[in-house]
Amino acid sequence: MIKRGLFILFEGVDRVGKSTQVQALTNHISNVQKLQTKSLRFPDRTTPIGQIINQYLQNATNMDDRALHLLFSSNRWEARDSILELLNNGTNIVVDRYSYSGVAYSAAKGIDFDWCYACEKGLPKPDLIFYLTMSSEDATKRGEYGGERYEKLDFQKKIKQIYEEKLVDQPNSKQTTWKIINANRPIDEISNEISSIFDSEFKNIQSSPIGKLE
Ligand code: Z5A
Ligand code: MG
Repeated sequence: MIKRGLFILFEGVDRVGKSTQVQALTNHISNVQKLQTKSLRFPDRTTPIGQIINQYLQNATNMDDRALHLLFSSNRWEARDSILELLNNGTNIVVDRYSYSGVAYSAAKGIDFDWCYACEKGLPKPDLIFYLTMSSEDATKRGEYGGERYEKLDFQKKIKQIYEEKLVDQPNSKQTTWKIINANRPIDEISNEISSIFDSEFKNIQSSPIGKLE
């Protein structure tokens, strides 16, 4: 019988190193563990919905904040079937941002938290979430910071507060394991820690059913 794949998610504010660590863990799972794996990212800017989101993020268009929130959510719903197919076929997926980014960024604009979370309910639930965290001041010093719409220090601090007070390890994320990772260290030190967490947990998770966000 094929063992199902794991849904591993990376979350955190801008520039904490999510994409760098997604790449490192994907390499580890395929090259060291020799398991089938694929990386995904949200927003998926390649779909028609993703292209509208991309124009907004690059400051090319303006949009109502709630309309934008629903587009980010739709961009996950349109990926739902392919996510489930990958997991059921035994492919591990390593995902760069998901529902928690959606809620944190929209709630930081002042939109009601529960309203933001409601449209995520029912999506496939991540098995393991690596939450990368460091001071917002240090994150803003990293490469290419400042280009996109949300890359302002005060806003980044609000997003971090919502993650840490309302999302990480909270009841609305029950049955999902959050791992809090200090992101202000050398890249290899972080990826070694993440790989060893994966190695010690993946066999247990494989035997549990795929969950839904609730
Ligand atoms: N958004 C939303 O509002 N609602 C939603 O539902 C979703 C997203 C899903 C696009 O995201 C925007 O969409 C985002 C949230 C919002 N807000 N903004 N702006 P994105 O994921 O496409 O953004 P990105 O362009 O990939 O940037 P990022 O995610 O903020 O960066 P990162 O992936 O965390 O970091 P990185 O690219 O791996 O590293 C950044 C730089 O730091 C780079 O030069 C690295 O070489 C360097 N780096 C990485 N790790 C280290 C360490 N350990 N030490 C030193 N330097 C490092
Ligand atoms: Mg990234």
